Amino acid sequence: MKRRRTALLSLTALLATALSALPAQQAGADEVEQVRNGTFDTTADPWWTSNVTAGLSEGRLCADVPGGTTNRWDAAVGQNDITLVKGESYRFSFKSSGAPEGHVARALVGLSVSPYDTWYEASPVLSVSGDTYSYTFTSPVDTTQGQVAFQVGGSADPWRFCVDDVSLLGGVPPEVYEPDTGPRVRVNQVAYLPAGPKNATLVTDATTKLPWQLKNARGATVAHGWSMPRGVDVSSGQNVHSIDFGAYRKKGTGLTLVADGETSRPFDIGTAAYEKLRLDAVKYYYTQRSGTPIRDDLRPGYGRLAGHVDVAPNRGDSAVPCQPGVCDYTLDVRGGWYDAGDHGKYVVNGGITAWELLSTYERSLHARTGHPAKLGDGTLALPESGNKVPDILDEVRWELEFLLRMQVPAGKPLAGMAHHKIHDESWTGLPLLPSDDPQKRELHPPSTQATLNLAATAAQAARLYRPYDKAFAARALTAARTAWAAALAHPTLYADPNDGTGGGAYSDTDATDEFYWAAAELYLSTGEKQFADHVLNSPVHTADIFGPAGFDWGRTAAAGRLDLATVPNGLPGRDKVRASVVKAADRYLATLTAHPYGMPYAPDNNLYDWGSSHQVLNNAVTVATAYDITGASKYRDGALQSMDYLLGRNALNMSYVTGYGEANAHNQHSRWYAHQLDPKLPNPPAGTLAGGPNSSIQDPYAQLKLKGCVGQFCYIDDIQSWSTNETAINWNAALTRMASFVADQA
Ligand code: 9MR
Repeated sequence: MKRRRTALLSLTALLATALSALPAQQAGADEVEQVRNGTFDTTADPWWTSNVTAGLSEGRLCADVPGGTTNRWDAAVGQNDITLVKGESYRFSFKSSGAPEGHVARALVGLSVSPYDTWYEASPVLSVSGDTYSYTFTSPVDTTQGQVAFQVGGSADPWRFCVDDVSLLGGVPPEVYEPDTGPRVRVNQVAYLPAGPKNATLVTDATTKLPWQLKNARGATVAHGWSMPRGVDVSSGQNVHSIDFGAYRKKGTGLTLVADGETSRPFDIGTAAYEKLRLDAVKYYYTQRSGTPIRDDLRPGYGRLAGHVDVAPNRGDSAVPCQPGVCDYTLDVRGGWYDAGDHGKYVVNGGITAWELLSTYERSLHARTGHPAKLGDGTLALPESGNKVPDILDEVRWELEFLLRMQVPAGKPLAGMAHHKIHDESWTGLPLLPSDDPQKRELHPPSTQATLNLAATAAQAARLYRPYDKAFAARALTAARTAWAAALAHPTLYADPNDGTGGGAYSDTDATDEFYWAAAELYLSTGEKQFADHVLNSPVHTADIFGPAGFDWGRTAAAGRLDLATVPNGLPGRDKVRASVVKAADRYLATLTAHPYGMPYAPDNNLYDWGSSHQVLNNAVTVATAYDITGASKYRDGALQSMDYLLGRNALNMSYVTGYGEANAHNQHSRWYAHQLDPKLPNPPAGTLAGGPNSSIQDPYAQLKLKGCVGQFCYIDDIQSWSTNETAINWNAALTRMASFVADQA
């Protein structure tokens, strides 16, 4: 028999315990209580306490929690020796109160010994009068060393925590997760441009056309027409129609689209939202900064202490050693942006991110619809605002300085190469402010790809910062040349795919694309023949590099190709370069036209990739670049239409950008925007892109909720789902690039 009863309770007592915590009809005969003495009637045994003064009070366990502790786990009560069966579902419930009002208890089921894995957790805000809490989860492990605990530390002031009727009932039926997808009319919940395309998707069983009405905020019909049946959409498995209301061009707010008896979520027709999104998407980076306090006056609600400076419990990033045996020096690698929801800093991902942000700025200098002042000095509320340098360049410089610090110093083995990454020795739990991270930090071995990311972005920086800071531009170009030479000398030094403890591996076994990209940037900044030759002789130069999943941190050839096509230069055969981008855009447009959700993304076998949101955006960037090259409106319209998917015209009927759209992602996986786990922490700032549907659902939470999901449904807005719902610097860079393009079309 799979299930095991606790030894200490008779069956009658056990059922009594279960029934006291549950509505009677839900407790079945084979539901087995795992917690001993959850009712605290006469004793607190076998519960343990840590750093609290606890005792029985009116048949409950109450604990006086001291003030002045830092972490949740600095004060706790719990019970060990809990047995869990892998794949079995459990209902975890308890009654709890906290005084004064507003304190948080982190209730968890996890491993009672190191490494203290957490298998389920919730962090309710407690009331003085008390409430009953109940959660269902499936155990990912078999263990007899489980623990039920309430972590109550982290408060500046003392408070009193009480708990009763703690129950962990095994054998309950697992909850079937049904996403709330709201009305079946799916629109861009933010805004359509007045002169842009306006498309929606209707989910319906109907197979023949249906009437639709566009309504203004007062409910009056301002346009109407017929839907177009599109059959079953592969990316969602739904039968759908598409609706085109692009003939309507008047500005307005609070419009809705009505069809098949359903009313869409509201949206605007206008440009203001994109002007705001252009700024918010870049403002995201300031609160990702490492090594500096985040100023609350600049980002109200987001102020925090500097992370990874040399203040305990941080070990600091100013003298970071290598992993054992990798090098015999330390480097000062303060600064830069945290990669994502973790505290790691990775050169490959930092590189593509810096490129895409710099390219947003560079496009504004050269494109027919570019407006450099829109991200100019004073636009982003940065500490550097007012220094006469465009704010977007100030923000990217924070990362560039870090990338430069990752270069192996002269005189050391592999001098000129860049270390692949720096991060914690082990993975940390959530939430954890950067300034509270106690882990040892380590440099990981240099890699060819990291070195070429440095060469490419430092070369690009050399031309873009020259008007503002000649010395920095020169320093960047020197570093880029040094990195280039080092990469040529070590062309196949790849990061270990298994080096993924405490941080992501970011491994990649092909550096020909990074060589091409770096050569292109060095050529664009210097005009030198050696770099032109490398570009022209690279097989990447003429290869079809624009696949269905587009470009990414590991597929960087497009960064070089797009820049060669758009940044003025005299490369022989440049027309062909430009034509290759237009040809790729034609293919993405064909994908978009065939797609009932109007997106330029149809991955092979309908397998959505990690970070699919930004892959959709990057495909749109290629389409937008074809517009910049040709001026043909079909590319402009295709790029604009791609935004609709991100902002709500999708199977889940939600916007993947925090703060944009009535239903939007806002619980992204992050150690410091961990509001879902600790109500005192903020959600991610407005303008944060969620990774989006990921068919491989690598994290246990997504596996629990989304098993068997189809394409667009492989996403859940929960902080636990790091494989579908993280935030990341490279993803927001794609959002920045597209938001800026769309705003420029106003
Ligand atoms: O974005 C990365 C994705 O392409 C990879 O498949 C995945 C696994 O290696 O890693 C993603 O990047 C994560 C990184 O490894 C660690 N920081 C968070 C990143 C976003 O999830």
